[in-house]
Amino acid sequence: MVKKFSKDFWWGAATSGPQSEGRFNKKHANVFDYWYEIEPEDFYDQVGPDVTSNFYNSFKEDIALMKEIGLNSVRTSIQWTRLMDDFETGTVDPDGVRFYNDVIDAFLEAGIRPVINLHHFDLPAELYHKYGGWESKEVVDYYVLFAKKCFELFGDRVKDWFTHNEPIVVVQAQYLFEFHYPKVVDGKKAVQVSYNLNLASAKAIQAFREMGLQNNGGRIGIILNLTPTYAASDSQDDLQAAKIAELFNNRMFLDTAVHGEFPSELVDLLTEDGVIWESTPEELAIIKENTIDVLGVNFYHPSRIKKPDIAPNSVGDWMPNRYYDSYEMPGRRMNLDRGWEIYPKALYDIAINIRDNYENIPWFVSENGMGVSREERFLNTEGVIEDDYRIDFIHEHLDWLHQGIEEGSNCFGYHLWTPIDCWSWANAYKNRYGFISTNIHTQIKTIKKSGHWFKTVAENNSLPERNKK
Ligand code: BGP
Repeated sequence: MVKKFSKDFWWGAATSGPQSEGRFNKKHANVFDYWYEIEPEDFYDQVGPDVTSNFYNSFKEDIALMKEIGLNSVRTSIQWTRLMDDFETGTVDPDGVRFYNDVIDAFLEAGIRPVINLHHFDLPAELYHKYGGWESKEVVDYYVLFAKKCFELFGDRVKDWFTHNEPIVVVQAQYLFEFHYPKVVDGKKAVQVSYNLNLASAKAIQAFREMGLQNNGGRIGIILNLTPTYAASDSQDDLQAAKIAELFNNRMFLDTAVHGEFPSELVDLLTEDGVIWESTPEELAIIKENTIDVLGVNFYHPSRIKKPDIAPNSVGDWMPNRYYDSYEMPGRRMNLDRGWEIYPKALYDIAINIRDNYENIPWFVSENGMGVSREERFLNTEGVIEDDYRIDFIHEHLDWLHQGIEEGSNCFGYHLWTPIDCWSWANAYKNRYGFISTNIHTQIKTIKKSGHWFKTVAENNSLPERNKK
């Protein structure tokens, strides 16, 4: 059966400022720019963020390609380090303002809805060195200053705003598991950073509403990578481990964003362990009152969890993962290039979870995608990458999403990561995700087979017939 989607469904793709623009004319360094300056060997093939996909220079041509493949909405982010002249006084850089105005106008002229995110891992390096970055509540207020500038400058044309992308990744990568600079390993700091990121989101939402952007058709939300947790077995120990993993990895941001409160089981556990964050009643009231209008969900892979092999309190310094271990399910389907399990049904599980436990809030798939290395392997004689694996991947995920929508989940769109192959942090250009390929030596961009396929899906607003896997 052909699967129809609602008539205003968002068919789009997502990128971010630091991953697509390049550093051209940017006054300040973010933590990734800085990390590359001091440790280029940490980046795949030593490719850093200086050029990325050249969007700063080629945004007009790039947006024309996005239009050509039928996208009706695209997410990117405004770089804090490009827009601001001074983070503390709140002055703006004129070239940053000019650039984002031009980008937003170019999207609108192309009939593409610009969806704007404010923070995509790209904390200004200066604010880390001077204040400890997200460890500090002063930085929370500097972020709100930046957010207000964005609302003031672009809120007349941008209607869909998001405060953070995947804030839990900042916590995991920078404060627990050392995959992003500053590679701190400190569970207690990680907990405070989690709280501060939640507070920053609520304060930005408060500013948005005080400025009246909702009266102009504006909506604001957060983008979370909801990685559904599946216990390795039905044993009490595995179920308990999965519950704690879910609390820490998903619910710490999701419950707070939608319900305005941290889950009480999480607060109890952190209090008992002596690592609870510093908060004030005033801040908790701001969090309670400023919940999101809309949710973006990034989904790549499930999280399979088993009980830890050793007793939680026998391990030294406090880390949340003393309570759980990841579990490699025998027979799982893998994207071997990226090392991630492929499990499309999880998107249905997410849809039902949001419907039943999160007020059936309006939401969209803000990222989903398949990172594949050396895609030149699949070039045909016409120079087009035949990425049938990506078409299958998207098809299967949309199939399950459609079922979730049929059963009442309030999902209004699907964005692939990413429109045009872009730079991906320490993985640089190792895995490619785009509908459109980038040759990083020539910056020539070519539509892949999946881009042509997606155009027909978007135009017909439906998924062609085939059997669900
Ligand atoms: C998401 C991020 C994106 C992007 C994507 C692919 O988590 O929001 O910014 O990087 O993952 O990442 P990777 O290249 O690590 O596979």
